[in-house]
Amino acid sequence: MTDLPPPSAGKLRRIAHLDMDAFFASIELLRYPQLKGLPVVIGGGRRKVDEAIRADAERALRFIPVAEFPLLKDYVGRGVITTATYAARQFGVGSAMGMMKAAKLCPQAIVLPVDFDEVRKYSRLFKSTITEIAPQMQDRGVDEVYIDFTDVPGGQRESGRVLARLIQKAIFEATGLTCSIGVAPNRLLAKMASEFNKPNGISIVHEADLQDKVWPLNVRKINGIGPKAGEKLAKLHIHTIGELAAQDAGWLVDNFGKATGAWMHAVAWGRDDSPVVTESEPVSMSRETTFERDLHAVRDKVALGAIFTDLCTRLADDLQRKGYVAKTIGIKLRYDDFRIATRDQTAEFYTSDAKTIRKIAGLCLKRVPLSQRLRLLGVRAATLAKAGDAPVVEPNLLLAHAQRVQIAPEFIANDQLF
Ligand code: DCP
Ligand code: MG
Repeated sequence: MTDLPPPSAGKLRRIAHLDMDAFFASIELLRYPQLKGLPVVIGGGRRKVDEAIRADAERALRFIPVAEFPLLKDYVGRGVITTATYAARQFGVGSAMGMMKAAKLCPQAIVLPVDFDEVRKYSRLFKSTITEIAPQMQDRGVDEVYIDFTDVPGGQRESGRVLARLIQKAIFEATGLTCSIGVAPNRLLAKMASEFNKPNGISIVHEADLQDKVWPLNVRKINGIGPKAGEKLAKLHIHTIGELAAQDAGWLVDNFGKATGAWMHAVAWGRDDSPVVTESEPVSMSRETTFERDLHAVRDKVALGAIFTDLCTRLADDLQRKGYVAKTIGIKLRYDDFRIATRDQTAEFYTSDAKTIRKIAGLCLKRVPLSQRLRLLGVRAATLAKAGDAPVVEPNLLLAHAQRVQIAPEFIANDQLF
């Protein structure tokens, strides 16, 4: 009797990383095609920005001329840009940049708020388009996924280019959005490759391309080398991936510890065996907001209370829409000096009820100092289970539970706060 060969026998491992182009901004361009080709930035956090003109246009069923859109130079308030169209990026504007700085670089850019409902809708749509073609897909966030091409029909043709083209076309037809795809022997290289030909590009990388295409890149391009490790490497005069590859593995272990040192050596040589894991379940869900101005727990009690309730309601909506219930509810505060405080509490029951979440989050709030002004407030749900798989809390049971929770005496005073 002969064993059947494993499905991938004789095939090259081909892993794709797909990332949507200027995702939040491209979604707004679907709504306002008249802005195509113009510098547009997404930021400011509030829908209000274009609400008025939209409501007016909808009433009159009229097209909004470009001249009526709000400009970055007229933007007041703080906040950061979440993304920018490629036309805006030519001015040096990009993700995570403060609105004020961006306004100096590109005052004529149109500024629009993010519409999370639309983002989620398109995120789901492009991902389901992919799984219809290539089922081995790993969700990596709102606008990116890994796909295992190895055993998909056509996945080996032209080293993956044919399937990449097909997926790009299918996504464009389903959503009107473009994406960029990198195909490589593993996830590590695919992730780097997807950036090589952005936007609307495909990049094929083989092991033999390591020296030419990967080694000249900065070490920060390695998924897993963050700002801290990057800084430490720079201090050690290691800037490019090639410079990292040139280091002795033992020396890296001495400087970064056994696991990290060995990992750095492997990734610098383009080695990564991690599988594409399908069906990744979310670990947590959260909602947070940065205030227009810093708020104080006592003086701004009403405003803060309303924001807090709103966050809990949104979080409950997220859970319900995605079909989850949570057992752990947590809060996050950022103080005016940028320090962060988090607290969480695990209930005895699962819930996705807004009022229940608000109550547990309220208990967490009693355990943090609130004498300092706040910059940001967030609510998080963790220990998730699929709705239907877990017993759900009865709100009155929860109240009884809450009364049993011990609150440290120094925080009892917070009781009077929002
Ligand atoms: N995003 C955000 N805050 C950031 C970075 C990104 O809210 N600091 C959001 C907005 C982006 C989306 O996540 O549209 C996806 O992030 P990407 O890094 O993939 O950026 P884009 O898709 O916007 O652009 P690119 O074409 O470079 O992928
Ligand atoms: Mg993207």
